[in-house]
Amino acid sequence: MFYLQKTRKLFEANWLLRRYAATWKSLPEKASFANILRMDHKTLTKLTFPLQDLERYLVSGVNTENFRIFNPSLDYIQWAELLFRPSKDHAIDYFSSAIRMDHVPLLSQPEVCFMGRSNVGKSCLIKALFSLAPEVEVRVSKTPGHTKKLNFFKVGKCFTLVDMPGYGYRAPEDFTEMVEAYLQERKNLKRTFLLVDGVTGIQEADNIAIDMLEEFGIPYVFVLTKIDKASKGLLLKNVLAIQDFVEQRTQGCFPQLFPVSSIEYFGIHLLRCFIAHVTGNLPITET
Ligand SMILES: Nc1nc2c(ncn2[C@@H]2O[C@H](COP(=O)(O)OP(=O)(O)O)[C@@H](O)[C@H]2O)c(=O)[nH]1
Ligand SMILES: [Mg+2]
Repeated sequence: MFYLQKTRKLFEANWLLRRYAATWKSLPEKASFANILRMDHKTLTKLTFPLQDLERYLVSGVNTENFRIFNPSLDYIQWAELLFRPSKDHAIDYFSSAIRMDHVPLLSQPEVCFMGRSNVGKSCLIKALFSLAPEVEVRVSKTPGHTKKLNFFKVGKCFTLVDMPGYGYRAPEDFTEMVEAYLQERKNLKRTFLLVDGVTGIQEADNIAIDMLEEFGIPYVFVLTKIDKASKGLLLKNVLAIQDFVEQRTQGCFPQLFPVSSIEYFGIHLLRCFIAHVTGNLPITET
């Protein structure tokens, strides 16, 4: 009996070890900032500060002040990553979903939410942000407009991240009804990340979200997705157009854009650091 128990324990320990090693091994290289810090300076800048990297392609005289309002040191970026690393005392996990406001979980920790057209790359971005916790299940819907729920992810006791239903194709009613209620009533919502496709820029359907955020006075910030797909010229054109839009037509929008690629990991580490900052988890003084 004793030997049986011992063998079982050994077997379990071995299984756990192998599972841990497999998870560790399968992490994408660029998911961890330590690996990026080992890259050459040019690659490091391109991956970490994609907006600043674009400055090289600008003619002189263009105002780039808004390119580095949030400009943390590499140390801060590395420090912020700890929030996105699960541990025994810091679980990162899917928490619950809500299809109506009365299903929304009562949570007091700071919250951030991700909004955007269906197919803009929301789920992939959340996956990239959580890539150091690959066991977190972020559902990637195959059907555009299919995610009609608010999905809540808990990052330890530090903050909650919310994946909002996509709008645009076939979803405007569901979207406005539930999202309006959430935005108006959620007291602990610290920032809304509005995702716009880096290849197409702001589209007609995005105005639904922009109008709503402006009307309710919700602090938000533009994230430009899939920048690996856009040429430098197109990306610059879209960045400058959105910057102008933010300056002239918005009140509650943060003037710096966050270009990202969930495949190439451009901007992911800076975005993690910004999330840490807006949720009050980074004692940053140098922005
Ligand atoms: N090239 C590229 N494709 C992406 C990126 N992010 C998402 N996609 C693709 O865009 C499609 C929609 O992404 P998804 O995250 O499901 O969008 P959602 O509907 O907003 O959640 C999928 O086919 C993804 O593979 C990215 O950063 N780069
Ligand atoms: Mg999705």
